[in-house]
Amino acid sequence: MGRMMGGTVMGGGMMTRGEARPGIMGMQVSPMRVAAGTVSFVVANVGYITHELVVLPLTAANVGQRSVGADGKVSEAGSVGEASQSCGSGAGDGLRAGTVGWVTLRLPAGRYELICNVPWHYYSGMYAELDVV
Ligand SMILES: [Cu+2]
Repeated sequence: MGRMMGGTVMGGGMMTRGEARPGIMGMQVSPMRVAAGTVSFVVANVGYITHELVVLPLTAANVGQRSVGADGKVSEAGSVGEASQSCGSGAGDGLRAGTVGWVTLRLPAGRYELICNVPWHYYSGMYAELDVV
């Protein structure tokens, strides 16, 4: 299986989403469908504040349905990886504005939800679906 490259662009206050939610933040994934196997994520934070990317299996019917706690975060139970290091690979303390992070994961086929779990960012619309086939 070849290596598939997934790119994610995230930002606050730059992208609008056609939703009733406070759509002040967003996340764009391209391509939205990749082959199962080794998947590399390259995540660009084009916003003005720190973000992160966490990869979770999608268990609900659609993205955006996780319950947000009082701390503004959602559970990361079942996380299969994250890109949250500025100019680096894997987990860190966040992707600072204007930086890129990356992570390479082995993903079996399934539906995944890519989220930003900085407090209240998920609530504000920072999630997107990635389908692995
Ligand atoms: Cu964010």
